[in-house]
Amino acid sequence: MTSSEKGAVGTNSPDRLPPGQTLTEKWPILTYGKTQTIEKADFRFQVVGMVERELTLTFDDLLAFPRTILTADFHCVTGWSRYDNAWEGVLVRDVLREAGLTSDATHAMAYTYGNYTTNLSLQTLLDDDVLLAFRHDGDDLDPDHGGPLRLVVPKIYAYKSAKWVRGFEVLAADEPGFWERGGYHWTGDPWQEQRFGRPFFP
Ligand SMILES: Nc1nc2c(c(=O)[nH]1)N[C@H]1C(S)=C(S)[C@@H](COP(=O)(O)O)O[C@H]1N2
Ligand SMILES: [Mo]
Repeated sequence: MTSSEKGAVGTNSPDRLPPGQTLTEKWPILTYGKTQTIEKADFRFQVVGMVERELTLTFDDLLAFPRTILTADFHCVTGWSRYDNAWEGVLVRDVLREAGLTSDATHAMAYTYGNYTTNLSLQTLLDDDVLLAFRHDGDDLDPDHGGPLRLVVPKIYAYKSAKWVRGFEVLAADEPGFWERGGYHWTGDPWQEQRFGRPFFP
């Protein structure tokens, strides 16, 4: 949701806070395991799998894509939400267009530096608010929050917003990532309170 779309909705409106969530002013750090430290010069972003052209991009290659700044709310499945995060990055859809999806591509697994993975449908990933983000509220993304690059998927619980993201494997079927194998929902829509389970077998 962009700031203009939600302009009419007040900060304390129940229409803005998904069910079961509590608002936080701070920005908690939620990492399973250790913060990863990756120099921008060493960073590579790859797209592999069901694509016409596999990509290996440097950080500078990513910066050459059109940049987007958008303001979005952030909802962690453990129950906190943080409003009005200003993210700057490049659209995942632009990077995937460069790779060229094959006709049977339906999902992708996001891989990160570290052992974290998360699965997303291409329908979710190709949305116009899904970013590979490198700045937050005007500052370069801190390593604790996923710098130099993280995925940001505002409409879905934040466990899909993979920190230190290093690429996508484009797939022809949905497969569970790290938390999804642990029982968290394969889709994770906060408005439907999809915390656990998977589509069709909640
Ligand atoms: N690589 C990686 N990405 C991750 C996580 C993680 O443990 N490792 N945690 C996820 C969860 S559960 C949440 S709520 C958000 C938290 O982002 P933050 O630490 O910047 O607030 O990152 C998500 N991305
Ligand atoms: Mo989370």
